[in-house]
Amino acid sequence: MSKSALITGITGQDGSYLAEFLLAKKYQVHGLVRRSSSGNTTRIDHLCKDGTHDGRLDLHHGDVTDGQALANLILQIQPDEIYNLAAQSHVRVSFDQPAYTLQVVGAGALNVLEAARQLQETKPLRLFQASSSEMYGDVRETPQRETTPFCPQSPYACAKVYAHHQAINYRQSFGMFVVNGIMFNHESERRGETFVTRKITRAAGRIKLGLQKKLYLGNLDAKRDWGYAQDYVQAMWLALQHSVPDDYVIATEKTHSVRQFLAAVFRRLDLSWQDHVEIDQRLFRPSEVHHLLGDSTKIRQTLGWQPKTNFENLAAIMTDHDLELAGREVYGQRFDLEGA
Ligand code: NAP
Ligand code: G4F
Repeated sequence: MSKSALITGITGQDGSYLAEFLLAKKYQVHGLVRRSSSGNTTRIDHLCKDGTHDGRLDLHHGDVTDGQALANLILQIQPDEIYNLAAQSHVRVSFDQPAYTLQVVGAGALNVLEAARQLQETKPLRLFQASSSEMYGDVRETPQRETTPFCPQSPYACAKVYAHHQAINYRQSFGMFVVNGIMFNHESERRGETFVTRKITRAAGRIKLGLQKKLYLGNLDAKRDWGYAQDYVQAMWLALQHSVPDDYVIATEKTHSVRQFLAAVFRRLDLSWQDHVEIDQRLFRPSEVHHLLGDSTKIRQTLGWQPKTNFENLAAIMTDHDLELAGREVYGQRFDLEGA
């Protein structure tokens, strides 16, 4: 019989790719969707069309901060696997909304764990918790691995540390199959437009076509270990298929600065970024994470995972996608790089 999975955060970047991945593996996929007065399902609308996937995608209204309703849902659908991807995932925003971020990222994760614990009394299940490289913060060693101490530098990172430790606590206390995937930054053409990579590729495409002149950015010196989101959802799934639950760093093992990403994108469009980028002090953070670089030896050796998309290809995929998007603004139709 085919497996079933619940994805919280299915409308987000990772949730949408994970839904596609699991549907292709013939899972019954359930997704938790927040009620919105305007559309928040654009990343998964293509999966919801009549006749696609033999009715194997079910969406349920809900919110990870509503623990009782979440427990009711989980007891009702009895998933074999849960992927907790729901989050207020923007680090800068977490400084403006620290309590809200804690509710969603910290208490929300606890609600998922607690609901899973109740289901486990009658049925075994496996749970993936989306942990973050932001937890390393003011890094204590480089590269960062599973044993590197955490030193969070934002309300978001503090909340993720809480969720991470609760996941381990539930694994140890109740014998649950809970995995923390400590994911380093991963991006795609579905990345939210206020994260730096997508902000750059969206602006570069529009600048190329004369729709925009300037791009305002903050700290260009920050370095991130940037991968491609599709590679990371495969890692999430692999981590739940192993015989024992564990924690894994998921990373490319290469680091680049924001400036290098900027240069790669503008170079691809035959533009000079220096002509268009201005530094806006308001985009600097109260506390910055300067340098992230992951050591993913454990997941590579234990689960055989490895990323397929490198930094240059990632920048190219996102740039080409967003040039086409800008082209639609101008021409209302497809627009190819060759035509630019
Ligand atoms: P994302 O695009 O921001 O998606 C977040 C998802 O969570 C969206 O579906 C959002 O719904 C949903 N959500 C927010 N608050 C919720 C709530 N209270 N109840 C239910 N759902 C809620 O994030 P992502 O990049 O896909 O990341 C997925 C997960 O991995 C997150 O937990 C993130 O913190 C973590 N992570 C991401 C990265 C990365 O580089 N992408 C790295 C490390 C860890 P709406 O669509 O309605 O807003
Ligand atoms: O793209 P960012 O906003 O991502 P950040 O803060 O690294 O967080 C992302 O990755 C984490 C994993 O490490 C996730 F847990 C988290 O949920 C999220 O997905 O910023 C990257 C860097 C920062 O150093 C920031 O200061 O880019 C710098 N930056 C410079 N100018 C900017 C900007 N970031 C944003 N968002 N906007 C700017 O204008």
